[in-house]
Amino acid sequence: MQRWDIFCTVVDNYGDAAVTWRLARQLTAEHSMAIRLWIDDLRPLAALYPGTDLAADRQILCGVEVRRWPADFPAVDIADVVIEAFACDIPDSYIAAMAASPVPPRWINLEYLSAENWVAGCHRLPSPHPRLPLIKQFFFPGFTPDTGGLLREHGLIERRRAFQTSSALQAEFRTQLGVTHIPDAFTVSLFGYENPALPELLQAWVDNATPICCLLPDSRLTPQVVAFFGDGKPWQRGSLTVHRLPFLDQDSYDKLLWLCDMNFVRGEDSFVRALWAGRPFVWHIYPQTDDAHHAKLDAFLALYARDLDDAATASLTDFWHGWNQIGKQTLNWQAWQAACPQIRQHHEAWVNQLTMQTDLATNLVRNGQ
Ligand code: TRH
Repeated sequence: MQRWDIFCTVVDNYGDAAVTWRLARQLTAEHSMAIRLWIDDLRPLAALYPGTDLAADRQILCGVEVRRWPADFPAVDIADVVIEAFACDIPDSYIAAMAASPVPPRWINLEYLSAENWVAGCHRLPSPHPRLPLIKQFFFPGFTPDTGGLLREHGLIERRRAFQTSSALQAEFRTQLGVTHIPDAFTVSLFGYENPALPELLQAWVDNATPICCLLPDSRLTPQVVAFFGDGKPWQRGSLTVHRLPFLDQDSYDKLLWLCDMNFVRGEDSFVRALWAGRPFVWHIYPQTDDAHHAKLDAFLALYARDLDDAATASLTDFWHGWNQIGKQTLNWQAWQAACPQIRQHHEAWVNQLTMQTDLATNLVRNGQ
């Protein structure tokens, strides 16, 4: 059985843990790899997978050996494949052991996801170590066959479709969440970073001609929603009803996305899950200080909207820009809502194409064969 070590440092939020944990689980379940996930902060993992024991230095979760990554790194056997996620610095002692090995492991730097054009040119490029006889390879996730692809578990789309065509499964999930079904309501999930555009959006929903049901798992947006409504319950005003939810485990979060007519997501992993959910979505991209995220957002929009007509593309781009505070900083909910049926059709077709491509975990495995 091939042994893989995945190294993850938690920079902030959930994304680092979310991506490496998802990858670790998939490599174990679908490719029978022996995975050790080294992570320096177990708290985000415990939120994503509540079975996590915060006190354990070593535990087996879903067949993955999860190890706390301590500052003083222990002497361990090195693996056959080593993944450093998002350019984290793996321990010097581990690198020295790799260099001393008669057969050095395959060493991969798994990068952040981007739709920018340069990605394909950099995917799989080698980076020789400046001193040691080791070569690290860059591995870029992406949306085209000349990149590393996207994380997508086997059977995911089939499970999603089964859920979306079964009112019984949806009702069961609503009961689990404690959410009452509002017939004819347009249902949205809302996850994101603090956002100055939120009060305007909430007000547009209050004033909407038809009911809006907003499902709000805990996030940095929650205090803003509290400020909008005040602390009293219920959160109902005009056409808008908001259900406050706890932060869900990662698998339940998928179901939340599948349940909704549209989803607000952020970062990297929830963004990809919103694609697979098959419903229109709005992406709050992870903000970078030099505004490098603007080009990243527009690169995705260019790819995603390539076959969408001009009017729908304009509504999509305007709304995404408004939500991300790019250029003119207002949100035209009406225009977005009017374009939504068309965007939904387009989204489904676009995502169907995307599922034809090989997923990231499989590409990582095949890359070494
Ligand atoms: O938490 P994030 O903002 O993570 C970010 C990004 O990855 C960013 O690119 C990176 O630079 C930064 O971290 C360090 O957003 P992301 O990537 O969507 O991760 C959130 C995860 O949380 C995702 O797996 C979905 C999951 N989730 C749940 O499991 N339950 C929930 O209730 C919610 C709202 C999310």
